[in-house]
Amino acid sequence: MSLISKGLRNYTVLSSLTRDVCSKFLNRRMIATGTANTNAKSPKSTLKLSILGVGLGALVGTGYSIHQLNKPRGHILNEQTTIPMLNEIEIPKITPSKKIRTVGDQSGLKLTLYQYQTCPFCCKVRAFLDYYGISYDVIEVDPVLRQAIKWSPYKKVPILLAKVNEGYQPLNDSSMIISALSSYLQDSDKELHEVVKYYPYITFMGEGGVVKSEIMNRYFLMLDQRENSSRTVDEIKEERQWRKWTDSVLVHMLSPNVYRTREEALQAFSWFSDVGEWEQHFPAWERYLMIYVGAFAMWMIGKRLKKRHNLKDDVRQSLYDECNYFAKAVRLKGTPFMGGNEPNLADLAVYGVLNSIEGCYAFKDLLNNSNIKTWYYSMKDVVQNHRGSAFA
Ligand SMILES: N[C@@H](CCC(=O)N[C@@H](CS)C(=O)NCC(=O)O)C(=O)O
Repeated sequence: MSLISKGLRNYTVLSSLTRDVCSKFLNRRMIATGTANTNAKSPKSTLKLSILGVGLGALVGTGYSIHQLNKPRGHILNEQTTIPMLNEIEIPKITPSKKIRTVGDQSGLKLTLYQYQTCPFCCKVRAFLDYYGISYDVIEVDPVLRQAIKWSPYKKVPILLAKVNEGYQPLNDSSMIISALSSYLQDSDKELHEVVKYYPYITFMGEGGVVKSEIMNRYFLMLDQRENSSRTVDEIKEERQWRKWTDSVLVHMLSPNVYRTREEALQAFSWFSDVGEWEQHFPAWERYLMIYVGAFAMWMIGKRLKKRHNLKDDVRQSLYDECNYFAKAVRLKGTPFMGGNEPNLADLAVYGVLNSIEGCYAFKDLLNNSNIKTWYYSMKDVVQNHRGSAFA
């Protein structure tokens, strides 16, 4: 699901590629036809012309390459920019798909989550908000057209929009959202928009001249010595390490497993449609497009991702191995959670990511073939019952 729109866009690329190949083929035919129609030339002059053409081509090509190589390149396009605050007029009024309200929410936060229901990064954010008993509105974004986030220069979900005194503060990137909110909840002296300044983004030129943005410090909590004193430096580092592992390793196990076969991909998309209530939010043609084209595209992309992230031939085994790796680390602690008797942000991140595939065949297999089940259901219990509201 996370890659649906990418998948659909790849489709466009694929069809334009096909068009490209076709037009090249047609051009070649036209040239061939053209040659046949022109006056016949002697083989000698044709040879001379060809050599001249190749020579000229090589010269121009070399010159162009040298020019490209010597062209000054600005790798970093801007440094350290804070996500700007927006005013009322800049945010389109959209009726929330859902309003999640938790009795006794003391956070004082007014939040709207722009999301795809089964995107692992969005599930991570929801796991955090639900565990801490923070109320929020949900706006389900159409992964194909993404109209609901047109106002945002950041084009991914989740985006969390916080209503603050001065306007609306967007928070981008799941890990940044969680770190910023967690820091804010623990440090009552700072306003949310002040906390956001600790998570600037830089824009740089990535591979192939693609402009990319990176949120800085996203795994770091911004707390002073006083607030941090309840945990050791090692505990804080460990939490950070497992959060990074969730985003850089665990999450890459999902697509190749969920879209392992065409049937599994279709089953996954039907489940996405159910839990994302696509029937309510999108017209039938768009829903069917998302389900059928999405499932087919993701089945194809899943194979590529399997290679890119070095999953085993039996992709399930890679999923089991990674989950067992985490479960073993928890077991060695001798406590129910990585965070001890209460979950920490690492527990919430792993739970959120696995929760995003709960209705898929891969998830059933995972519970039956790995050691993650006990921890997973303990997490589900504390998240659903907002057990963290006491700490918020
Ligand atoms: N690092 C980001 C990754 C977010 C992300 O990749 N989200 C996907 C959906 S799961 C997305 O919006 N992709 C762009 C798209 O769908 O066009 C985070 O942790 O929030």
